[in-house]
Amino acid sequence: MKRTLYWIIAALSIVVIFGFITAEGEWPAVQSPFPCNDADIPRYQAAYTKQKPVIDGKLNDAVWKNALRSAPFRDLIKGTKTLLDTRAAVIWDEEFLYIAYWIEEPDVKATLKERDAPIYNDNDVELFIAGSDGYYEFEINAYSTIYEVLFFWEQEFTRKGYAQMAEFNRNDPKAREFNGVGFKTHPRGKRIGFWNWDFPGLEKAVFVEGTLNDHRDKDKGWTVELALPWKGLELLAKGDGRSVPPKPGDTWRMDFSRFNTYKAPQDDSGGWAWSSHGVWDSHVPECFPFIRFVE
Ligand SMILES: [Ca+2]
Ligand SMILES: [Ca+2]
Ligand SMILES: [Ca+2]
Repeated sequence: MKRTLYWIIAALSIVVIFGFITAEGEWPAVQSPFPCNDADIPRYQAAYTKQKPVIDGKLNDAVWKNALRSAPFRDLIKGTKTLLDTRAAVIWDEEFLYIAYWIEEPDVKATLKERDAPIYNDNDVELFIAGSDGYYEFEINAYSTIYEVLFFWEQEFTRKGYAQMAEFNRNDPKAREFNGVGFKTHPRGKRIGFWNWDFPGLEKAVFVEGTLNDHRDKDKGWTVELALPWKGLELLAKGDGRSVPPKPGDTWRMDFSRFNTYKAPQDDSGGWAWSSHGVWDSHVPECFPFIRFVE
């Protein structure tokens, strides 16, 4: 009897142990529909500032000197190290979201001077800010010429009433349907983009450390300094009713990247980003860094 009990216990233990092992091994592999890995997406804490930086493109303000800088941008597709250093930083107060870029560049160049010209055809840096129903795209070159688009996910555009707002007329010649760049299978589908949208009250400045459009010398690079009034982000905050300005502890998704007209080395994609997307496409909010606003 004792022996039988022993064997029953032994058998049960095996079942339990194997049960665990099997259960462990049998977790279904969740196939993410997105090209980036969640574990690789940077998490950053944006500090609150009591003093507004002077928006002149120079990042010699005390708040920028003390701000936590991002890790160097990496190849947008492969996530590999890049030839030149690029970093960003984010700080905030009740009125503004402040953003800085440090761009190492031995030959600072720019060609486009007209607002909303395709700045991505120059060397540029880019910023994306996501809300739950859409996102904002901003690009700037070393002339400080900017390009801005506001995108809504098609479904939300109609369902959440943006279509009824006078400023978002989809028949406007500057409104277009958009389905991503290199990632055309986003689960949320198409967006509608408004190229005529301007961020109200946006302040921006560029400073060139070197000479612009003169390749005879070696430049240090250029820096970008931005102040985006939270008021202008109310539209993006509407979707999930998030607070503007954010409450300490709130997290937004924002993307920071740099696009070059050259490829160095040759197998480089030409696009570098704080968060590598695994694909030639910035328009994937699920791959944007997590920016947490702290006190
Ligand atoms: Ca400054
Ligand atoms: Ca625009
Ligand atoms: Ca130069």
